Amino acid sequence: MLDAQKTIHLADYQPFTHLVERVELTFRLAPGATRVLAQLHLAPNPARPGRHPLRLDGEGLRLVACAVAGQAVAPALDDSGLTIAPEDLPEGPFLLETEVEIAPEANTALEGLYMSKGMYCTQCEAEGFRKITYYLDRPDVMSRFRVRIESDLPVLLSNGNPTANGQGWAEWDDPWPKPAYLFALVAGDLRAHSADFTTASGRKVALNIWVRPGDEDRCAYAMDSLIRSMRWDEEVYGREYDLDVFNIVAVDDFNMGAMENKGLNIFNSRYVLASPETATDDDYARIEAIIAHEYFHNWTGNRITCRDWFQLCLKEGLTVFRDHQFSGDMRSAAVRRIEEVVALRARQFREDAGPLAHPVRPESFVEINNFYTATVYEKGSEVIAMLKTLVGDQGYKRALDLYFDRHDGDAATIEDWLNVFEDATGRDLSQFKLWYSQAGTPRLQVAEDWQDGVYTLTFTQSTPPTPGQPEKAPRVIPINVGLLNPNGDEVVPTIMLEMTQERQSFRFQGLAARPVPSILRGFSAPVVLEREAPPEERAFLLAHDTDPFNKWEAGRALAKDVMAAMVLQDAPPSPAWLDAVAAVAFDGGLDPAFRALCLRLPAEDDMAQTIHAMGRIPDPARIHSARRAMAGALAIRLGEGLVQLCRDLDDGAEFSPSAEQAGRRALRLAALALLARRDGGKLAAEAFAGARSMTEEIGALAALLDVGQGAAELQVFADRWGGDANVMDKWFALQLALAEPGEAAELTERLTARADFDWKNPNRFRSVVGALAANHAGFHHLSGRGYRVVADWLLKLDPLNPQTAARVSTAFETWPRYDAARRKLAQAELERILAAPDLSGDLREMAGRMLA
Ligand code: 0A1
Ligand code: ZN
Repeated sequence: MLDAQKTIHLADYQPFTHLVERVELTFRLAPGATRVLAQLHLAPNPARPGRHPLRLDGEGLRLVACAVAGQAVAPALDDSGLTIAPEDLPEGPFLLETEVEIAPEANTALEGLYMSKGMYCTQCEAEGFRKITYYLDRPDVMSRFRVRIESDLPVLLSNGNPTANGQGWAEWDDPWPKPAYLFALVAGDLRAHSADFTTASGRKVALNIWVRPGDEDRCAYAMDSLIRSMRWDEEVYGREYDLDVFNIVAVDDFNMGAMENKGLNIFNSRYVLASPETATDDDYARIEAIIAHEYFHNWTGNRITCRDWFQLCLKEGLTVFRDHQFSGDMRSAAVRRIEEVVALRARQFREDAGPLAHPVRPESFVEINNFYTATVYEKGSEVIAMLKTLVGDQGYKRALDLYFDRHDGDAATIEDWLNVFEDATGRDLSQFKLWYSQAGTPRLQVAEDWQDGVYTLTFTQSTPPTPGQPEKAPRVIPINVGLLNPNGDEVVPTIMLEMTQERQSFRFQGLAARPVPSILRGFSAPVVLEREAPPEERAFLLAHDTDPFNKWEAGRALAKDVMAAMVLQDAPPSPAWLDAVAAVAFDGGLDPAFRALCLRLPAEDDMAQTIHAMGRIPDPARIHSARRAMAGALAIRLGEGLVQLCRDLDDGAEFSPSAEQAGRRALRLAALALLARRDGGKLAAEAFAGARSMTEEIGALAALLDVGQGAAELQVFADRWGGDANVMDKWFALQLALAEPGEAAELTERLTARADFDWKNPNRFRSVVGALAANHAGFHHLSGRGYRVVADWLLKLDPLNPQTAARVSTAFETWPRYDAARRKLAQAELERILAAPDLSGDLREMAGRMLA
């Protein structure tokens, strides 16, 4: 199946035959028949000597007119573009004019120019511009764009600075050359939430967040996040904004989170709009991070872009790393780091361990949209974090300054990026480069030796085979280690051990007693640390480790040991774990957000991953019961103290989205959820009734649903929020997250039958179908209904929106880890998908790779 599709290889890269010096675009907007007039000022590319035909990408366009140097020509048209023969092209620079017609209202794929609730909107990354006009749609072709929009709608936006406007039209000029994937256009009846920003060098920038009428009062937090991001990038990276305006638009129909179009960021409205009543603390944190992420792309992505899509991690890994740094500076860095690692393991380690594993820089792809993955983004960021650890803060700063200096205006590669680090620090990074080319998560084993006052740590690394990569070479792994003595004092503060070989020992001398090691502090490398340790040692580190990440990690490892023993050996929840968690939960000296994280049990999918890595077959039903039993035991062990904790944490202060308050709410809700197991949800029902924020409202509702209560509250919630799609998405998703395994598929069928299940809206689709897929025991239920319902919906969505269908299909990526009965069921669904007539290339590639 896959062979029929065209695979693109990194090794085949060639510069384009032509350069585009300038682009002028005119849009005559109409829902069913928009005209796009393009004037491309082209010239032969000296990097490709000789005479070449001109090949332009174009999909789903109706060509109305085409002229070269003012003379009409008839290009050869096919499904993916047009070609003009060399004979029809002048030898030097020339003007190409085209006019096409497109139908934005019929565009359900949400790529190119489409409509969302009466508003025109674009999404061009990765290859959407070719659905707007014929163009050289590849990131290394950069050009200056001037845009004229003609429409009766009141707000008409594009990239760059506004130059002129009148009744029914507006013109924009972007002085910065850019690839077409950064093009954007928006037209609609929108309102602005506005502010100003003055850059370090004194440029005054008008900031606007454009939303639908009525949403203006939910933009304050996004604006505040934007201003803090702009300041932070100046202070930390020395990077200033470079236009007179910065526009953000919120749109309800969007395939991804947000998009960094030059000067005109477009956001999924759920990552912009927030008020205490409608957004949870997690929403606030995500808004802050995504606003920052898109803003930071202005330098890492826009000013320096990617030569080709294989280099996607060049912009994404670095920009994720920068948004992590930012969030760490804005909030508790320790808490953020723990959350990052939880997400990394849940998404990226999972991907790396299955049939979709691929290197941070892939070497081939069929559909580039399928490579906006946790590996490219999150592992890409971890690779940069390691680089920084290896070269040190000063080395990193020098390298980044050189990167911006040397490559501003370029379409760059990973080689360029690594060369900058080599030149700035004098290090040889050839071995480090394996992090970009080898897929799979390395496993790190540790052996200890203590003799005559010398303590030795011996590490062994190995990486399991991944698709197309049976053998792996040893990588450079920075392992941050600290040593504690048996009374809990730190005797060796954090040092970095640089592992370069398959097996390597590090010695520590001059210690009075055998130390307790704290290994991989701060999660200094994206590896699986395979180190068995007795429960007492894990409890000791949870109590004493000075590294907050490893303190949490010790508790997490202990919880996983306990859950694994419950699942695999029918063991009871261990008292050592219960005591250790109780000590943290009631330790008023610790950050409440940290305590809340320590109360959170490992997710079921994460546990399945761990059991699989132990060489055993995970049983979703048993994992589900074990996790519930652990929560029940914890509720009993923490006892009445939970009531007091809830009371102490409810200080009645006026709502603030601050990390500090959010941490208190998180701990209170964690306590409330445990209490619900003791009082049948009495306190949670009270908390729901008295909730003063969405965090409390949804948190209390979750506590109720988790103990089989909450039917009345669900109804109250729906009555209250029925008119707010972003809030109702939570209502859908929460029920599915907490549905009993045997009921999840049926609940999905009931929810999808509702009139407000607008399945063409990606947020709603993910909140229901994606939420079923994320209910581990429900999706993997032995009846096979979970698999079937998800597959049915993927097949239904695919013809309309292949991108979102393909993304949600990754629910199936873990199928090989389960028992034969489940494997057979899941495989049958994937085969059914693959056999569907007219399947999109997106979903075909995914299903094919998952079955390969
Ligand atoms: N570059 C954006 C994410 C993005 C990628 C692809 C899209 O459509 C296929 C849309 C957005 C970011 O990293 O934020
Ligand atoms: Zn990004």
